[in-house]
Amino acid sequence: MNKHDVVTRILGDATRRCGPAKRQGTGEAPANIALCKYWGKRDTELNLPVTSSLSVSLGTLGTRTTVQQAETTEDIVLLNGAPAAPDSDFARRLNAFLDLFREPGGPGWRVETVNTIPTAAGLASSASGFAALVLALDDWFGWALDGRSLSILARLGSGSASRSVFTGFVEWHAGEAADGMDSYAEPLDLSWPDFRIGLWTLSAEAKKIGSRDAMRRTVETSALYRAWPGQCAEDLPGLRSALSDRDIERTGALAERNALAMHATGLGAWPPVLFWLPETVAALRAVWALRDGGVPVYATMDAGPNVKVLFEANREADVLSAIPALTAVAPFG
Ligand code: 2P0
Repeated sequence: MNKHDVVTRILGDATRRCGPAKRQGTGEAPANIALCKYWGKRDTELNLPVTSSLSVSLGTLGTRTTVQQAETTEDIVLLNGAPAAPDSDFARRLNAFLDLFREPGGPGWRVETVNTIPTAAGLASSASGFAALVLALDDWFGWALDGRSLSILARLGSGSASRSVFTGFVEWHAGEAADGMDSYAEPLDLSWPDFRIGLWTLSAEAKKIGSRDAMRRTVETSALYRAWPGQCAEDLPGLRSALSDRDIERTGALAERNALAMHATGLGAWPPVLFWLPETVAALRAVWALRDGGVPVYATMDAGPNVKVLFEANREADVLSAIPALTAVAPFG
């Protein structure tokens, strides 16, 4: 089973050949931060994960994408207003994804992508990027797909994009099927208006190793990875329950432990996978000191050196005064 087969299963051959329903399509999707991480694939072609994961979408921070026919035979890709070099990783990955939705030999497409996440925030844009692109294609072609199908299509671009199709708290079910038709995300039916996530940018430098390679290397070489599925099996139900109780202490503790466990699996890989900088350790210690001082504040980290901080609105002033560099995001507006 390859990506093309999955697209055909969802859209059928005929639908794809129908062509666009209007002049252009637009899609908007939020970035997301996982509280229980996606770390490791059981199928690298279809981005099928080893474990389920759970994230929170970042409200208005994300990606807005427009697609339309180009006046050239080549694709035109614009990222934040500037043309992307056709041989850049970004343009290649995008073109390969677009090829899933068109016949060879047709006119080029023009894709305009704007990230509303500050570029320096060090947040991966592939999640909101592929989710926004799938939503833009759905709009352009008039497919009117349901959330499950949109999530599956977005996953084919990037695993975490399956979660960025939705707002609020979102769970991506790992699924078991070889074709991945049971591996899709769904929003949790709960709102937590006081939940806050602070983005703490410590370095905007490009990472030495991307998450895709880091994940693969960890799965293949780290004995500690064997403990990861069990960690998630324990953390996920705990998180669901802590979120439905809107309990910041349980939510934060589980999210922080899950993130640290994910990073620990990388240390057991060879060559080792370590995303942290000295500043990352200092930031973690600052969060712990604040917590020791009575403020319920917790950390999570992704495939990079930056730290994200979890807390509630009533402690926002305390957290911002201790960590002035933080950008606080209210995922529920
Ligand atoms: C997550 N990360 O759950 C985890 C935590 C990084 C650390 O999802 O290969 O860019 O495109 O499926 O989605 C980053 O991985 O990887 C990621 P691909 P993706 O947010």
